[in-house]
Amino acid sequence: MEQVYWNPTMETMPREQLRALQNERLRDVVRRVYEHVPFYRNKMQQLGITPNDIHGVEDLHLLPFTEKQDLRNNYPFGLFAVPQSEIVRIHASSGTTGKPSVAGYTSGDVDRWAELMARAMYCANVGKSDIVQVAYGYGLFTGGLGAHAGGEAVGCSVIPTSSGNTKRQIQMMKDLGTDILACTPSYALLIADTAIEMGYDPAKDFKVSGVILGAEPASEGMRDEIRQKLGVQYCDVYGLSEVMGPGVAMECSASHGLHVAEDHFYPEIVDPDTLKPVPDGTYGELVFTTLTRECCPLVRYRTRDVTRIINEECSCGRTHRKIDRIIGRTDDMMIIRGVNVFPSQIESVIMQIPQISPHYMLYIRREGYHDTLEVQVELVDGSLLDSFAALEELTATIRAKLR
Ligand code: DLL
Repeated sequence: MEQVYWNPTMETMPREQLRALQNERLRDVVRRVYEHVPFYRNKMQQLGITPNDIHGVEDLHLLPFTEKQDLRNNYPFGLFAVPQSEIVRIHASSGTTGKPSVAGYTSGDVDRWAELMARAMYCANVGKSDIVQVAYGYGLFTGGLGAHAGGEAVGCSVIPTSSGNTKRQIQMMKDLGTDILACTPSYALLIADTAIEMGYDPAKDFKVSGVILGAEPASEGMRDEIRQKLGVQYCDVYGLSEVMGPGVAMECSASHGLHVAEDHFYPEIVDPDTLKPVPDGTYGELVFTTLTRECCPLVRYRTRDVTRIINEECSCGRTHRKIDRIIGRTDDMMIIRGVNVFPSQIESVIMQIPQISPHYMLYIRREGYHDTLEVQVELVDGSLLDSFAALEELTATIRAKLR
């Protein structure tokens, strides 16, 4: 099949030219954060550097890292580089405790995001005449609106089903003739399994030919099962709300690995213990410097995701470097059905309930590819065990608070 690009100039730019563009954009972003974000100015002053010391990506090592905790310490808007009047959208994702990390977007940020998701759609061979069903959640989570904007930019017919109501999703897929399904891998499998239960053979009875899946890890086995049950081409899309949302990196149909949109995000892989860069091909923690974000520029943001750079020419013709599938995290974040969950969030809820002690166990179980999380807690006063009604009431309270 002939390869098509959404933005051929950028996606196939010769590497030397791309490096020059990255250097120019890096100088600009460093100057912007220095001038507009006190957090970065203070950090740089402590390190004795100014924007004049940063000439290009070879100087990145001079700059400080940014951590999720820094976002939390500056909650909600402390790392924003533009006045509120410039912000047209706010998203949020779960933080390590009760407070989420908040990301703002200028209209330029929203436009660039739509472009990057349109590139992702083209990577998956999606075109104007395709019907795209977006079954990522719409709302504070970036999946729904991100995929939606990309589909509309391409000119597809987008069906914003959002997540949930699986039987209705399946009916839409069948009746409207969905070509492309965008959702989390675990939800794609649930859709496939539910359709099978309803008596369909999705690979034969549905028109769907491709999936754009992300927001959580999927093993090779899971990817195969999705390919086979739905009869589709699989495209992995990666992103995180702090850095933009889906579309930071995307898998092309040519070969293994996800192209990072390197004209907008500069990737580094570092050893999580020493924080020193590791050679290409070695697994480590993925770190991003945003090169074009206006509202929330981030310098050397530690994603905590573990992957490696695949430094090989890709037969699709895109010149942007690829990362491998995400294989894990360097912190304790769990992703349960696409939702990021930190044990510390659960702990902060448990601590508020006087009848239970702060000791708890978390059990993640996987039935098929469907994750469930069980929280086991200890009673402070064992006599509660004598009253079934009191125990039921406490369980209901804990469940409601956790939810
Ligand atoms: O999950 C953005 C997104 C939406 C990406 C839809 C792809 C599709 P957050 O909620 O901030 O943003 O969660 C980001 O999810 O640091 C990874 O740990 C994980 N993640 C995202 N995409 C992938 C992927 C969205 N393709 C966190 N493979 C990230 C594995 C992924 N893990």
